[in-house]
Amino acid sequence: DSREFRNESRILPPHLLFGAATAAYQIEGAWNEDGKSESIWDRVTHMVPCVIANCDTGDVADDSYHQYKRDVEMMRELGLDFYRFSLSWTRILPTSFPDHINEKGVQYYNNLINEMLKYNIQPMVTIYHWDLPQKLQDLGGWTNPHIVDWFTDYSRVVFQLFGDRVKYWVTINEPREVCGQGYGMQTMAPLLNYSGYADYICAKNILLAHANAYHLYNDEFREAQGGQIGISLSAHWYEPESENEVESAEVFRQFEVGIYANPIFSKLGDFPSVVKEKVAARSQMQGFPRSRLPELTPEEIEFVKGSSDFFGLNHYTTFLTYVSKFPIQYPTFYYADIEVLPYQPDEWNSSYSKWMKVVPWGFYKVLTKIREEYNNPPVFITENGYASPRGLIDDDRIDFYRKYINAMLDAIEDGSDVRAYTAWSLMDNLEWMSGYTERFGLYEVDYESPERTRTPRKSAYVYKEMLRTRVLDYHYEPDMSLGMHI
Ligand code: GBH
Repeated sequence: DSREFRNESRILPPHLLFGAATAAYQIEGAWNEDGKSESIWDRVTHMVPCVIANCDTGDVADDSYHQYKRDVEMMRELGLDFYRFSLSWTRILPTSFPDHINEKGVQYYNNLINEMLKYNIQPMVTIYHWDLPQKLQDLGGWTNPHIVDWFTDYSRVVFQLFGDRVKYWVTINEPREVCGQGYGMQTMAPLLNYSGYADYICAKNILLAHANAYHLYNDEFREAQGGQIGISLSAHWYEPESENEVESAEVFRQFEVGIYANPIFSKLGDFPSVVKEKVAARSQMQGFPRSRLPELTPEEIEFVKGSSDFFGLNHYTTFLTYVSKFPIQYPTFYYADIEVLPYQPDEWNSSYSKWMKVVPWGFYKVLTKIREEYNNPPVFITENGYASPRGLIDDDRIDFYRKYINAMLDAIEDGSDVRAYTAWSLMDNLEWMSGYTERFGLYEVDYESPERTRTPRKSAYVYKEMLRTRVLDYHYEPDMSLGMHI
């Protein structure tokens, strides 16, 4: 059961690393500069008018392509151990393939990495955080099995280019969002909206692409470069609405998280059996000649199993679940396969994002579940954070971080092997479909100023003090008039 919230200072485990994260499309801007080609997010924001809130785009975003020195200065102000950022495939390989490496794009990442290392801030690099080359999307993107090779070729290039200095690699950020929202629904590029079909094909190809990159690193780079490589999965916590829903909540977890986690982290590998059974049964009732969930062959199961040095966990919030049946005539639909739906009670404290309620005990439960189900793997929390409107005084964000870090410390005390914690985000950035309306930053970004001026929020002072003292202190009140110093 979840622990009671304790309003007392706690010492942070000495080995635990602290960082902050961003992703390329959300911060870089310079969408067509210096040889960069078009990604699926460039395409949807330019072709579908106002697909993003306020008709915003990431064309300029935080302009980090030009402001990266300021970004590193902020990392130094905060005293981060590491910074997680992602590479833009179309900036490094404008044709999508390694036939042409874009020197200027490479130079940008070299500059960023070298600037960080000057100050002993370790890079944690995500190879793919949602900005697929549009050309590959035209060929089917993550539903084309050739993407396994395309992604592996791209991974080889970045290991060769940056692996001498990068010791933490994340292959792919949140396959559930890529496949579920981008291919199953239309809440993310490429807006494919083919639920219960494209999302499952995407899932298989993403797993194989990830595993290929892992084995490539393992076989050809690890010895010389000595880094670690894993995947980041998004796992909300799903709590049964009532005692009658205990089983349905577990079914829901296996669909939402287990589809990706079970093949990589479980002892037997493969998709979870409940997922295979439910999709196969409904597919058959609908008249499909085979399950809409593609099979993993015995060789593929072996290949994917164990292909991660750590469990990268992105966690934000918790949902309740309840059984909900859909008529068999209903079009193919992921949630109809599950026969369970999630919701969040109105009484729960909300953030400024409508999907994000503050439920710290869910963080404890998700960490406990990972420990128990997957034999206590090393966990890197690669994202955790809170949405607010504009404004520098963000006491609600401070409260969120304190309570969630407290829940994480409970899980660590109970044996979870958490090695790193990453705040999302270093600074405000393009929050995908919500544009610049929802702010996740420790630093506020002024989108009216040409240089996208960054200013520390109150939460930045609190995060800094926690890292400096290595103590989670509920009562620390920063004096913001003193300013941020390195
Ligand atoms: C992560 O996604 C991402 O890795 C990161 O890029 C992102 O900025 C951050 O979290 C905050 O969202 O508006 O109802 O359609 C977490 C998963 C993806 C969940 C977008 C909410 C929109 C839901 N989030 N999704 S809705």
